[in-house]
Order: sequence, then structure tokens, then C-alpha cells
Amino acid sequence: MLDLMRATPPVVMGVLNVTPDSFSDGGLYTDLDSAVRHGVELREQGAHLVDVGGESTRPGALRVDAETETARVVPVIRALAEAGVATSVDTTRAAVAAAALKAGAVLVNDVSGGLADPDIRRVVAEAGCPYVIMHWRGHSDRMQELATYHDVVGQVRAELSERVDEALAAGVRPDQLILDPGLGFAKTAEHNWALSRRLDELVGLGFPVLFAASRKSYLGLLLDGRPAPERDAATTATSLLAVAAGAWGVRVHDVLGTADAIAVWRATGSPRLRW
Ligand code: PMM
Repeated sequence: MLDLMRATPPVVMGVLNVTPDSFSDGGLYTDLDSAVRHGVELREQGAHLVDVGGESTRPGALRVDAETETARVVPVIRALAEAGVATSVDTTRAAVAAAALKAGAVLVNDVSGGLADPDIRRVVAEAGCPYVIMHWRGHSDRMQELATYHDVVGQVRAELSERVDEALAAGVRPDQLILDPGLGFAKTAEHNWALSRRLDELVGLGFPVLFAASRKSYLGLLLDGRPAPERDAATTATSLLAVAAGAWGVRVHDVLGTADAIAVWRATGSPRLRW
């Protein structure tokens, strides 16, 4: 299961939200057939993993209950596993993570880094699976007001280190851990750009780093208000710069464009760019 951790980076994680209200693909894949078809398509386009989410985390989003979230993600994960597609589950809840792992998910992607439901650490420790700890300060309904930092990179680094210590204390092994700066989660556009610019400082913590900028609103701001589906070129650019800065993986909606860009980066000799 931990082969993923040893895979030659960068790992490409394709986004598959089975929600009615995610900011970019909400409502597109709410029935099982279209979700599975899209998951298979993402794999064919080059995704190593398809990240299945059943609860929107867009700013201001209201929460769904655990039963609803489980009912959304489990059938998709099971069907994708049967089709030979590796999946991760995008959840903050221990019960959803446990059900998803049972259905065949190989990685738990927790945008709260264990803060929303600390019991998720036990689930991950018992499963021994890779675990993404994202930097997070609070649920979507109040995350905007939590976007205050005197040194965003230093504080994100310090807070992620606290989450790592908590996971290790719960029995998670260090080789299960992947860190994520949490772009857009209690972050302004300036915060996101600072984290991109100084990503090497997070890479320096010694854990694989996942970079997940895909179609986020700060890219829309950069592009004079461009809507989410038209932010893929900007996403690819920032994802590739993150890879060049040492990111282990990228989480994107546009897998094909990202895989193409990575192929170019490899053909160029995978240089570590300085930016
Ligand atoms: N962002 C979203 C959802 N899940 N997971 C990780 N690890 N990092 C992120 O930045 C992240 C995430 C935002 O919603 P989307 O599914 O619509 O992209």
C-alpha cells in the first residue's frame, strides 16, 4: 500500500467530487455511473490516484452529516477499486475514512489534518495507509476570518509540525505522512502566493508535500475574475513550479494538462528551477 510513497514523484491526484456544491465540479458527478466514468477517465489521463470527496469545503459551505457523506463516497470508491483505479478519500471524519478504506481507498486525505475529528488518526494508524495532513484552522463557514498571520509560511510550517506530532502520538508512522499547505483554507491570495514562493521551506520539513491549487479562487483573482473551469493553464503552471520546488504530488482537476506538463519537465531533465 505504501508503494505510493515510494513512487517516482510527482504523484498526480485527480479530483472527483461527488457533491452537489463543490466550487468547480459540484453537481457534475453525483450519480454513480458518471462518477465512475470520470474516475476511470482521470486514471487513463495519467492520475495515480483519484481523490473522492463527499463534502464540499468551499468557503462558506455548510456541512453534511457523516451518513450522507459515506453514502456519497463509498459506492464510488468500491466501483473504482473494482475497475482497478486507486482512490483516496477526501474526508475529515474517522467514520467516513474507515468506511472508505474498507471499500478500497488507499489513502486518507484529511483537509483538517486531524483537528476536525481526532479519531481519524487512530483509523489511519490501524490501516497503516498514507495520510495527507493539510494545514487547516477551522471549518469552511468561518475559515475566512481565521486568515491572519504575521508570517504565513513560518506559521503554516509550525502548525503542520504540531499536526505531525499529534498523528505520531496516535500511532501513525512517519512514513505514512504527507503534508499540504492548504491553499485557500484560511488563506488570502497573498498567503497562497507566499506559500507557493517558499514551498521549499515546507519541503524542508522532510515529509512528502502535496500541492493543491487547482482552479482556486486566487487564480481567478490573478486572471481578472476568470471562472473556475478556465483556470487550468494557471493551475498547471503553479503545479509545475511546485513540482520543480520539490513537491511530491499535485492535486488537480485537469489531469491531462498536468501530466503533459510533467512529461515536458521530465524530458527537459527535471531541473530544479529556482523562482
Ligand atoms: N482543496 C480542496 C479539497 N480537498 N485536499 C487537499 N489535500 N488539499 C487541498 O487544498 C484541497 C483538498 C478544495 O476543494 P475542491 O475539491 O473543489 O478542489
